[in-house]
Amino acid sequence: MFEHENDTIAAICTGAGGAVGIIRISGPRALSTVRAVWRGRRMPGPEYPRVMLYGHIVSGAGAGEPSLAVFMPGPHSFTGEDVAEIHCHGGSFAARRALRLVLQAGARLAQNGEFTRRAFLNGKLDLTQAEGVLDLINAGSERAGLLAERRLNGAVGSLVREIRAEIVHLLSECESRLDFSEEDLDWMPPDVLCETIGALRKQAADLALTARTGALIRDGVSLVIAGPPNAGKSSLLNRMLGYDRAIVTPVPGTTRDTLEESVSIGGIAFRVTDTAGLRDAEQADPVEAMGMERSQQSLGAADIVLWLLDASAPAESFPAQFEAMKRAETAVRGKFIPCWNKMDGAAMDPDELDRAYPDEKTDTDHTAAKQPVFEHISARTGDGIEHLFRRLEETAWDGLPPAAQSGDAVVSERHAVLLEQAAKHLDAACECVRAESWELAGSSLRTAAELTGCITGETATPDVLDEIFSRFCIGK
Ligand SMILES: Nc1nc2c(ncn2[C@@H]2O[C@H](COP(=O)(O)OP(=O)(O)OP(=O)(O)O)[C@@H](O)[C@H]2O)c(=O)[nH]1
Ligand SMILES: [Mg+2]
Repeated sequence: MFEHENDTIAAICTGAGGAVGIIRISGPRALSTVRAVWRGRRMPGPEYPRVMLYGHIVSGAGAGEPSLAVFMPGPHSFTGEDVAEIHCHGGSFAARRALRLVLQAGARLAQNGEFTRRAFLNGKLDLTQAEGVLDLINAGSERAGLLAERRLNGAVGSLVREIRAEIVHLLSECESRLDFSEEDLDWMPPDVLCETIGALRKQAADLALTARTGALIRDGVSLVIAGPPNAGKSSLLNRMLGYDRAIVTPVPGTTRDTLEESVSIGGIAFRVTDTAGLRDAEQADPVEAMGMERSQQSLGAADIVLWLLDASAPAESFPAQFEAMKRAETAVRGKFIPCWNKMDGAAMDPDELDRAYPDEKTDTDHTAAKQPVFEHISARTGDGIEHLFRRLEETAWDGLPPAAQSGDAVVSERHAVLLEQAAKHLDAACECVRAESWELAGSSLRTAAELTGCITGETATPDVLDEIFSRFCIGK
């Protein structure tokens, strides 16, 4: 792939349909190619850099299609090479015909992402910015678009370059100890060196965490509302949505099938699933039993399970309610939030209800098993819902540091993996510095520098580039 990086490439860079079709040509023969297929009173060339000229495409038969052409001489162009563009009518025919003429004039059809790859190779963008281009194209929401834009503007790249520069500096510190004798240089004491490496390690690890911010904003969170029949699960879904989406009746077993809707809480998209109430299969008819089966599956797949208990039920029902809750919790792989509903009809106050939960101290080791922290709401009156929303938001962020939540610089999965590996090598370097094994410390630091360089592209191998740019479309 990409063997001829000095030839002239062309592609339609606008999507199908639309009012205008743009053919982009990049490479040393961009100007002669556009001049071969296009005529105007003023011809594209260095006299008119970045000026849109009016003319028509030369197609042999007739006057040719009216169109605009522009020439952007390198290095001040997107790819850093000479670039020419022809803007013709949209639709599928005009642009395809113009492209055919351009290819006949000697340009080669560009491969996926080849324009952006050239921009990267010519130093117009670093790799994080090139990936930002792709993320911006794929962004499905305003917030995802904003994150991509920040990456495109170099927010991630500049942070990573700072970390890398510091690693390289430390590397020279270690290596100089191999080359010079103790009297020659004024060295950092090993503990100071270790502290500096530790700080860098933390910076790299914290930056890696921001990948979770990206995933959260891109994919949202799946929240499953579960619990016994009649606990008010469907009522809560309706309350969260602000309209009556699910059927609510006093009959236990009303909801038969899972039901999914989207709710935004604190800027995070929650995909909320209402489920059929869970109870002994013998009590349920065959349809309800199938619904319960689906509820069970949802429990296992959820990021967060909100388990409702009925606070208005007689206290004698609580042990059975707690047992059902504990049983369900074993099937949950995500986070689990227990929640008393129907507080408006409860005979006890919140503290009394929580104390009804059996103390889980084990006799043998006396370590307290984690007591559940209950929410207290009324789906009917709306009491406690704001508090529950804050808890959901916090649970979704799950201890991510505020800097990661700010979204200023959010790394991709690829960056996170490299940063985590770099952090491990920095740890190893620290150990070696402590043992004053300078050669090994140097080798770990060198690996960490390579890994961080792979993020911005300085040390990325051609197959890494192939993998990244193949995800782009043709024309980008
Ligand atoms: N007093 C009171 N009643 C509630 C509250 N939430 C729900 N209910 C009532 O409880 C009954 C059951 O509500 P649903 O929302 O259908 O309960 P569910 O958990 O979805 O029940 P299934 O679908 O059968 O599993 C209805 O009569 C609701 O009006 C609440 O906060 N307070
Ligand atoms: Mg229901």
